Amino acid sequence: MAQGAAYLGLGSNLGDRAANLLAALAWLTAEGLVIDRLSSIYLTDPVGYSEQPSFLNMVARCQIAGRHPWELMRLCLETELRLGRRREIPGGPRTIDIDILLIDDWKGDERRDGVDLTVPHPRMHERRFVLSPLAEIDPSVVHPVLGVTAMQLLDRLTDSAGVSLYVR
Ligand code: PH2
Ligand code: MG
Ligand code: MG
Repeated sequence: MAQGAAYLGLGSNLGDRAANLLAALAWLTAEGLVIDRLSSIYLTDPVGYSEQPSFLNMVARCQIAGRHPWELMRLCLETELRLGRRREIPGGPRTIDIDILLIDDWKGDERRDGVDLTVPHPRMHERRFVLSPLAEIDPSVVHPVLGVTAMQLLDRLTDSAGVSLYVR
């Protein structure tokens, strides 16, 4: 993995989904985050709670040298709130969701002020809507717990929920 890199998974299934993804990237950048790779945008069937609109998902790689994982977490949560995210049904519709997938080979599972930070993201390896964009931008990035690359995870996947390219 590129040194000092974190991978964020972004998703939206309410309102102007593509505009929400781009606004999130703009806010993160405005707050000083350096994003150095962006995946295509994918149109994805909802996973889990299925009675909701389809999602647009993508992955961004950013440079986080010198930033603590909780600082990145706070930045993601603040950006979600700015874009009108309201926590209602768990796993349900949202204007924007920004999940930390990987931070270098860091592993952590902590709770502070009611917020959970678990890295690697505990469900990323089961989700095609995460692994397709991740493997697109960095097929050889290694999952530090499972010890295999994003491409290997994608090849092994049994998730049958639809994922297709929306905007390259
Ligand atoms: N996020 C969820 C639950 N289900 N399904 C898709 N396709 N994309 C998501 O981003 C997503 C989901 C909870 O965060
Ligand atoms: Mg999520
Ligand atoms: Mg989330």
